Amino acid sequence: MNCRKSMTNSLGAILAFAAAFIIAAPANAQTLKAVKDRGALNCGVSEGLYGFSARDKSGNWSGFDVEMCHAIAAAIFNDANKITYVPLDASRRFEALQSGSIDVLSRNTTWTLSREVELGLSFAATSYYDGQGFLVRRDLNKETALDLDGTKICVQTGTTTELNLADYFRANKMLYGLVAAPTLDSAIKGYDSGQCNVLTADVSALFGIRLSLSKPDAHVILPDVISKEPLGPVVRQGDVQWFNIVKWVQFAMVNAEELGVTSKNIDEALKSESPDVRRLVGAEGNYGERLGLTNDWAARVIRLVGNYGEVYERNVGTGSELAIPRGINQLWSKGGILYAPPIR
Ligand SMILES: N[C@@H](CCC(=O)N[C@@H](CS)C(=O)NCC(=O)O)C(=O)O
Repeated sequence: MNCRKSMTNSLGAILAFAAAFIIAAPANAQTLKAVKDRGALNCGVSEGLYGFSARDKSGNWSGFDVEMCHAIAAAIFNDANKITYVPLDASRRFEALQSGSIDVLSRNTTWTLSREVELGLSFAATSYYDGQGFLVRRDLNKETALDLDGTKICVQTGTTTELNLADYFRANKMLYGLVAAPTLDSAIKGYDSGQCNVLTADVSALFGIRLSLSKPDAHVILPDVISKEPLGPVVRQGDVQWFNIVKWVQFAMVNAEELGVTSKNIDEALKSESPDVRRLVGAEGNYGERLGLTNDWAARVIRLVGNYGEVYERNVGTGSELAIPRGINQLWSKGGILYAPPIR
């Protein structure tokens, strides 16, 4: 082989190697690296919503949305607590993500078209299928939302809730007095002090709000659900690797429930002969490495946090004071609409 030909061959090999590297590492894959370098995930949560994100007296956060932060941290660090929580009210949540002060927003946020195309954000998955409802004083004797014509309604601003409220009353040719509240706290205070006689929010939130009132039994959640509120974790657009990590952490938890893998039986699952379970826990394939993590990424999530059903039940389901029935948040195989694509 002459010298010129061998140089051309080596150049070709270098270019091929470079091309393979470019394909393997997606453009703008900067979030995972930033999180690892920092040693903590910056997770945006709500300022305090019973069952979803609440801080106790010692400053520890807990709740369904907080567990999503735990799950992502577990997948990255094998430590579910490497998290800096950033509490955000409804109107500040998106700019915190856009500006980079949080890596992920895990805060009862509804997936809508405008939030993706106008704000430059992407919803990675739906973690909770919700809908909007109404909380009213029992002694008002209202039976359905159609009985609310002429009432005063408290609603938090910067939410889909205030938009749906306007749509619903317009569509049904009814009138209402708007009591707009900038924070959840002010909405609850407005309701409690009689500035409004109805409070509207996502139904999941109403369960917690009702319990926080001095006499929960004096208030009822009307049976009507007037909107679709698919809630889920949100990321900035432009970092496909990070988008995939957040999305697949959620899918792994749903798949784990479907396959019967829990935080209690994860050690047996590691020895399972089921191909689906083996791929999930990293005993087969290199799915975790392809995500930019380690192959036991999902096993870490399941061990340190749990599968979807475990997280649901202990935070908002039967294991909690909220006791919200699983409803449509049940697995597709059990009559709900939770359906995660396969890991393969
Ligand atoms: N899912 C709706 C509503 C979300 C929302 O912010 N709801 C209020 C009322 S329950 C809330 O969680 N407030 C807590 C806070 O601002 O920290 C949305 O994405 O706009």
